[in-house]
Amino acid sequence: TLREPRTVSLIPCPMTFGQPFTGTDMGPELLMQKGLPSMLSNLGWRVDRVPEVLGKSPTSPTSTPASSFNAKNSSLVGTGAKELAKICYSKSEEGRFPLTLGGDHSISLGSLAGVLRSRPNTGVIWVDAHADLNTPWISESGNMHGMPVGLLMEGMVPEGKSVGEIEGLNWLSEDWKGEDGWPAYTNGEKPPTLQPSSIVYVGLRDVDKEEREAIKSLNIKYYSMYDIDRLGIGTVMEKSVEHLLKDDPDRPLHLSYDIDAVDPGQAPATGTTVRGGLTYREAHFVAERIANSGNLASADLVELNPTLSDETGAEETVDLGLQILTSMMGKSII
Ligand code: 4U7
Ligand code: MN
Ligand code: MN
Ligand code: MN
Repeated sequence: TLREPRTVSLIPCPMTFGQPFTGTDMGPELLMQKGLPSMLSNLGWRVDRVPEVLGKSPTSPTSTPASSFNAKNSSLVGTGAKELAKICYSKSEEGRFPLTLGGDHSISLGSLAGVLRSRPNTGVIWVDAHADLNTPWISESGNMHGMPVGLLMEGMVPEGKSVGEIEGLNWLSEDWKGEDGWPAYTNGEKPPTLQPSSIVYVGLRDVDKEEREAIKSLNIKYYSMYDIDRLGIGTVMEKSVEHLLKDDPDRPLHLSYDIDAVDPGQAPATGTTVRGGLTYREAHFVAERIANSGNLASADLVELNPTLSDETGAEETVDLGLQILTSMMGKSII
């Protein structure tokens, strides 16, 4: 059934607390208003519209007090991610395709944890200018949109520490008591984690020192912009798919697409722009090639922020977001 997931669950998740700007909460609504649900049904999907996860919080964001770790707003980010994890977990269990609309990239902690709990052999394609491999123990900024991969990756947490001890993240601790939608880990089940061999990065061009060292020491597969220039996006995507599917051709894939992977010329409306990114066509091709694998089972599109560019730029970025979404969901040129 994973090869034919005919129902997509559209999950708006307007999180902003993983980074310093407001405006990332406007992404889901803009995508929906511009017709995403009907575009998906025109592609043959049944569309299950899920109510918004973590609307605007009534409390203002508070910084986690200085301590041995650095994770701003971890309680708000963690609680939002937990709510999203519950939904992605239950939709995956029902055989649906959870498609999460961000919001900042911290939400992928939730979507990934959810699908990994349901489908532990999920392979991940992370399309991003950044590696998002920080943890509260190595991050310099403390912004949690730079941590969704690091918090789940096996081998990233320092000896004697655990992700579950961070405020808001106790649902990822082994002795989590369980609550509605996210049960306790019993019968030998462990909290969801990601093996270093189960992810491929595409589009990297701004990687922190500690992240770079981790990528090397954990032997994580990556195709930076240098590699895209060297090999071409066609070869990069062949190799990416091959890396994830070589041992199990039926493996489900999760695509996490940060719009800042795209060059700011085409996608200016995002919080952490880095020049020298994917071209308009490369941005499409990444999604098209993953769709063609037939293995894509869940995805996120994150970091749209229409307030961070002029009006034309915002419109172009949202339109590109829709193109990327419909491409990953099976739209082809001919
Ligand atoms: B995004 C950064 F320091 N690495 O951790 C950090 F460069 O979801 C950026 O990919 C993180 O946009 C970017 O703050 C997170 C920084
Ligand atoms: Mn990024
Ligand atoms: Mn990101
Ligand atoms: Mn960003």
